[in-house]
Amino acid sequence: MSGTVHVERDGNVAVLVIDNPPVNASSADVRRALLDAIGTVQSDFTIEAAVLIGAGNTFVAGSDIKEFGKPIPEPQLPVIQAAIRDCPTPFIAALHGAALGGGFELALSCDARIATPDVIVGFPEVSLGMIPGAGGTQYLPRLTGIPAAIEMICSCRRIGAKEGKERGLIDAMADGELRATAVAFARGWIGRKRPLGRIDVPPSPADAIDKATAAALRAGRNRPQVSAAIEAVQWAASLPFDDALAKERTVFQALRMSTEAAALRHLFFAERQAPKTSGLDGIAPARIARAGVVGAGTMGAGIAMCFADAGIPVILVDQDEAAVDRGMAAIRSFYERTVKSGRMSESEAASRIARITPAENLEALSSADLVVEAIFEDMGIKKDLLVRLDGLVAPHAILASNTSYLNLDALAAVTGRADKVVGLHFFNPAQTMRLLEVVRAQATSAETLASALDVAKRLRKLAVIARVGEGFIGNRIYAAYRRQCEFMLEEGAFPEDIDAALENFGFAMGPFAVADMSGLDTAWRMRKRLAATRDSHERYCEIPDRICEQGRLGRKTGAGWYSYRSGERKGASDPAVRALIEEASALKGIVRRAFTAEQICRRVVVTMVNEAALLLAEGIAARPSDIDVVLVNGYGFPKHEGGPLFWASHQDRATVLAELENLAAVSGYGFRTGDVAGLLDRLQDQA
Ligand code: T1G
Repeated sequence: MSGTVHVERDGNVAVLVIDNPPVNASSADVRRALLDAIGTVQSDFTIEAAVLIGAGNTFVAGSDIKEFGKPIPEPQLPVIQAAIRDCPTPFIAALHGAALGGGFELALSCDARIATPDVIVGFPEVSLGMIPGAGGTQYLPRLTGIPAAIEMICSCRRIGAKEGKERGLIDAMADGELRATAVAFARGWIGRKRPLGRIDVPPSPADAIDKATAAALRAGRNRPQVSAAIEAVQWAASLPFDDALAKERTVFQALRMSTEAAALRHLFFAERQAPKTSGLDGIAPARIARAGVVGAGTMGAGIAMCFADAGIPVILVDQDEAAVDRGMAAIRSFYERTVKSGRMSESEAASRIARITPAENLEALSSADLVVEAIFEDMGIKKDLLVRLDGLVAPHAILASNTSYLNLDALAAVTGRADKVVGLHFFNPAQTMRLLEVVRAQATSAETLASALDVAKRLRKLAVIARVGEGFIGNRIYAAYRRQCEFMLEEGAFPEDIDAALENFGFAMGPFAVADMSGLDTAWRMRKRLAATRDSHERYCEIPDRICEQGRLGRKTGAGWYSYRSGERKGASDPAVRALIEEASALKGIVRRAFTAEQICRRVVVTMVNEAALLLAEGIAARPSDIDVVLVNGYGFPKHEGGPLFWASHQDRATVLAELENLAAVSGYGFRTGDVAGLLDRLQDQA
């Protein structure tokens, strides 16, 4: 990333315009140009004040993240900040758009800050495996006190103008044009300097600091950068400013070189790459002004809320009044809970609910630009619905399916608008899960795909493009690693061993606890559907079927892989399940053996890597990083590990290939080995 700084004059005020599209990241070029510009201000006595402002629609959105995996070119940001502090001319930071991380630290090293109402400020560093490295942990507590600084830095929360002003992060609001207002504001600072480093940290009661610390560690899952940030913020009250700055920088430099920071950077860029695909340049997406959702069950209601949250009116249809009423009741109770938690105002909740129109007949969808079907996962029923929709929605309307594994080409083929059929695979709960698999069928047109991606952006979803295949990207990999987890049950492990190992590895929840939460019947129905075509030579684990045949369908039946006391979310290990598993091993003549947690985790992740290699070879996923984005955002793969492929690229190659060979051997007939060696080469080249 290159960039520069334009020095412009407005009478006795210099305006330093930082220009590095698209987000004015403070790259090495920008820093060099800034240092020169500050030199100009310092040496020109006709300049009595200076304003820092960003070109385009944002201030500096942070340091250049691309610089962090290697030695940072000089001059580094602290040098720029020292030049501002040591220059007798007052510096005013004029903020609009985003002032994040190093961008906000640059602003805090100025004497005052003026901002537009749309501004967001904050510190994303902890979410990138680091801590602020240019004074953030020292400046912020001097304005907010230590407890608030711990909360803001560890949560990476983006702070709006109103709160920013209330907390003293922003000194003035620019109601008019920012530049002109900032220049006028700067004239009020002529002859004054106010380096924040000279301000004392306001005292805070120890219990408030302890409370903020405990909350931050809990929310941050005790990640190393969280504890480091908490410690650094407290130096603001215990050490001289310059000493604390130097210590903060040392910790920042160490953390940025960690594998965890590299993993989180990988995901930062991977999430931005995922919605990109060739062949869409110059293709204008269709404007979706009105949406429709068919099926008012959990998924349908959640999807309707996504549209309402994005400000798009939506019609929620189900075949009978009771079903629609249940859907609307679920929607109302979700918003009530959100209001109760203080995350939304009552009026905002009311306006979102008002955007959702319940209906019992499909004809209500005749004016929709996009209709998403979220009905029962059955090919026949879905085909009937699509034929009916095709006959009654507007000719330009797009038909989308929320199927999580059915063949979209077959669904599209029953309509007269296969080019306007696309998959929008939401994840449960749809209104909160960011991930969205956008499935491109063979006939899906470029315009339909562009429109689906535009809708994903408006719904603030993380779109990943997939091609048609059983289970697309996420469910395909999930099915493969679930199969290995079931094989490990036969070979000697128990559900609680596997779940504990994967949760310690960092998964939000182990596969058996997840299965109990979502219900065992869906997968059981799918196994029964596939039974007719399953190759009898293939290794097949009957244990899940045995569990279901006993009516153990998960939490909703009080028992599944675990047993649940009423109202309890966490299940207890059940001797009946253990006995059933041991019996299954005996029936197959398998001598059970012990598994270490590491063996369990590596077998699971190597399975994912293998399935990923197959997916990429089949063209179902476009790039390896897309698979990391799906597993991290949809299947609880630990973010700090970067995803299964990032993990694999940081393992010993020979070990991974040997583990794959072993996996093929224990899985037996029917196991498909992907070109993992080729994939590891590709990942190496990209690293
Ligand atoms: N460095 C490098 N590239 C960046 C970048 C950054 N900081 N921020 C964005 N980009 C690229 C991004 O990859 C994409 O590229 C394009 O800009 C548009 O981004 C010392 C250590 C500002 C809210 O973490 O949160 O400072 O895909 O699609 O939706 O203490 O970008 O087009 O090729 O996200 O309008 C702290 C990260 C760094 C801010 C705009 N700063 N950026 O959102 O655009 S650490 C951040 C954002 C630091 C100091 C430390 C968002 C945004 P491409 P986009 P957007």
